[in-house]
Amino acid sequence: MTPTKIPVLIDTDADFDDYLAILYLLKHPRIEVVGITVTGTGDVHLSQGVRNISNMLCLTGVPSDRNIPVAAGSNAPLRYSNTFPGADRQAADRHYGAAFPQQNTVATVADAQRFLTELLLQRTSPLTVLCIGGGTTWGTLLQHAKAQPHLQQAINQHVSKIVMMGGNLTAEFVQPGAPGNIQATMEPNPYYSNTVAEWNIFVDPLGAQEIIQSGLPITLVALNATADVPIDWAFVNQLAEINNDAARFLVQILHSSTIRPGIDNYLDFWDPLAASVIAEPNLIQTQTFNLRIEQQLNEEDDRSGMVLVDDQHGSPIQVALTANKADTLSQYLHIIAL
Ligand SMILES: [Ca+2]
Repeated sequence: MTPTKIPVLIDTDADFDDYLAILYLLKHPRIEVVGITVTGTGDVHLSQGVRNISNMLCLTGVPSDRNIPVAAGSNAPLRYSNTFPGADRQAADRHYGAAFPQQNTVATVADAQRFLTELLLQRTSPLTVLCIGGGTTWGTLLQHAKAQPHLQQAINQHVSKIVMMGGNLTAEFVQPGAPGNIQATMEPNPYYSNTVAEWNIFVDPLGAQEIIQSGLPITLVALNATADVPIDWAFVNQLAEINNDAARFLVQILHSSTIRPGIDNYLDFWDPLAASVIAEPNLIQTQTFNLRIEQQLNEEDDRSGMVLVDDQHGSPIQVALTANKADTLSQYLHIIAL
């Protein structure tokens, strides 16, 4: 008997590690990707991101994958206008110079909110949601649902879990703490003062808060856990030994001038760790905290987007604090080679 597949809806900002995450899920025999929404408020710009993710669907060698819907999300966050550095966004738009084997025009659907609403209203069985591009798409949907009881009911009934790559708990709340990752990305000229937030939350603090307070079961794959799985050359070299289109594409990305300097340096297995725990929850160790997201912007000492433990006003969220590097990477390589 074939085990039941886990249906997954992905929201992505088409950064380099989103490709690692999504190709893994597409190849995983126990996962069914039912749709992909692209957000334009993270790394990639919206229109190019939709094209890139649609073209990526040609890399698995499975013809039906090309028909997985890819829907365009927002061009603006729900709060503020914090953005990734321009050079990073251009590199994401250019898919890091890696080549798609062909263009795929059949996947694209116009509007992520309409796509998600229709899909959820028609759904009869549970879904897992993977947020690897910040909270704008699902934060917007959850805001809409407040005025649409049928949509709210469909979300409560059919979203069994949200796995979100994002956030960090600083040493103020847990030992060892994880600092934010805004500054490291912006060197040598940081124009944000924020040292405490993680990018996916920082780009839309309200979007993330809408998700956190939704009452749905949420696992936050935080920097505390992803720091345990740095991307090193041993991993990239093992990936390069795999002889298929997906692995070759990922190796091209990892060898690109934008990404290469970060290997064995500052790059971690961010989004692919979040993708991996959907089918393999034992790769991480979690603890539940009552969380809320700092909403206040302060240009001189900014803490907007910081994950706060707040037993009075927070919502109970499972936070990944540690991860098993060896098992995560070996499992990943096994699936990508399929
Ligand atoms: Ca991402």
